[in-house]
Amino acid sequence: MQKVFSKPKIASTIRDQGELEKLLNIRNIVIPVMGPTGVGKSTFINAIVAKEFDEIDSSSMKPCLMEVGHGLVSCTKDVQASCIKSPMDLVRMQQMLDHSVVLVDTPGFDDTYRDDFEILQKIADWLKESYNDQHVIAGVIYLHDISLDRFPGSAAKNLDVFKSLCGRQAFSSIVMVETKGEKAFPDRVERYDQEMRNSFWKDLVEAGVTIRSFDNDYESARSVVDYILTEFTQKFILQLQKEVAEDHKLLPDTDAGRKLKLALKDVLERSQDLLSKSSVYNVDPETLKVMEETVKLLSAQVAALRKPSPLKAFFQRLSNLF
Ligand SMILES: Nc1nc2c(ncn2[C@@H]2O[C@H](COP(=O)(O)OP(=O)(O)OP(=O)(O)O)[C@@H](O)[C@H]2O)c(=O)[nH]1
Ligand SMILES: [Mg+2]
Repeated sequence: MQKVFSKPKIASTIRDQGELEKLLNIRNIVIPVMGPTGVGKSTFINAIVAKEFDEIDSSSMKPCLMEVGHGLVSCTKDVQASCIKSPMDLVRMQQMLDHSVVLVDTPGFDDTYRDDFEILQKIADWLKESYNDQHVIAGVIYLHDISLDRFPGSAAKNLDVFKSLCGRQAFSSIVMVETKGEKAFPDRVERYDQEMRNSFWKDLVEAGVTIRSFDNDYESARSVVDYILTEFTQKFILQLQKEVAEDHKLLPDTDAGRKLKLALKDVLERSQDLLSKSSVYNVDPETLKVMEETVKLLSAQVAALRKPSPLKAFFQRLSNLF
C-alpha cells in the first residue's frame, strides 16, 4: 500500500535524541474539533481515522480512535489527537509533504455547567502548548447537532465562548459542521439551518464562516478536512492562543474566560434564586442536595475565574514562563 506521509526531514546538525524528537514533533498541521458535548466530535474524527488506520504512517504522532459517548454524560474528558492521511492530491502539496495532519478532539461544555472552567483551562493549556511546539492551525471545525428541537442555553454558552476563543479575525477559518441531520425531518433541517444563519451564526456568516454537514460517514468528514487544507493559505493563531501563549495572560483575563464567567454567573444567580425559594415549593431533600451542590460548584468556578490580585498574577505569570 502506498504510504501517504513522507518522514520529516532530519537536519544534519542534530546533536542528541531530544533535539531529534523535537524536530520530529514540530510543525504538525492541526485542526481542532470543537462543540458542545454529544454533538459527535469523537465520531467525526473516528469516521476518518477508522477508514485510514492502515494507511497512516507518521513519525510524530500515531493514528488513534477516540472514545465515543453512549450515555447522557459527557465522554471526552481531555484533549486528544490523532493523525490522519496527508492530502497528497491537494494543492500546495509540496509545502504539506513534511507535515502530519492532526485532528484534535476537545472536551465540550455540557448542560450541567459543572466542569466548564476545567474544560476551558484544558483547551487553553493545549492551545498554548501547541503554539509553543510550533504546530500550525489550518482551521477550526465546530460541530452543531441539528436534530435538537431547540438551541439550548448550554449550546449558546458554548458558541459564545468558542467565538471569543477564536477571535473575529479567525472566523473565516472556521467550518461549522451540522451533525445528526438524518435524525430530523428534511424541511425542519432547512428551516433550522436558515434560523441559525440569521441569528446565532449571523456574525460568523458575515465574517465568512463555511457551513457543511457530516453525514456520519467517511466521505463527508474527509471533505470537511480537505476543504480546510485546500483553503489554508496563511498561518494564523486563535485569539485565546495569542492571549495565553504570546501575552502570557491567565485564563480569567482572556476574552473567552470573561465570557465563560459571565455565563456561569448568570446560571449561579438563577440557581441561588431557585434555592432560596426551595422551601416555598416544598422541594424534596434529595433535589435540595443537588441544588446546593450545583450552587457550590458554580460558585467555585466563578471564583476561579475571578481576576487574581496583581501580585498573585505576577507570580503565576512568572511560573508560566518556566
Ligand atoms: N445519528 C447520528 N448519531 C451521531 C452522529 N454523530 C455522533 N452520533 C452519536 O452521538 C453520540 C455522541 O457522540 P460523540 O462522538 O461521543 O460526541 P462528542 O461530541 O465527542 O461528545 P463528548 O465527548 O461528550 O463531548 C454517540 O452515540 C454517537 O454515535 C451523527 O452524525 N448521526
Ligand atoms: Mg468526544
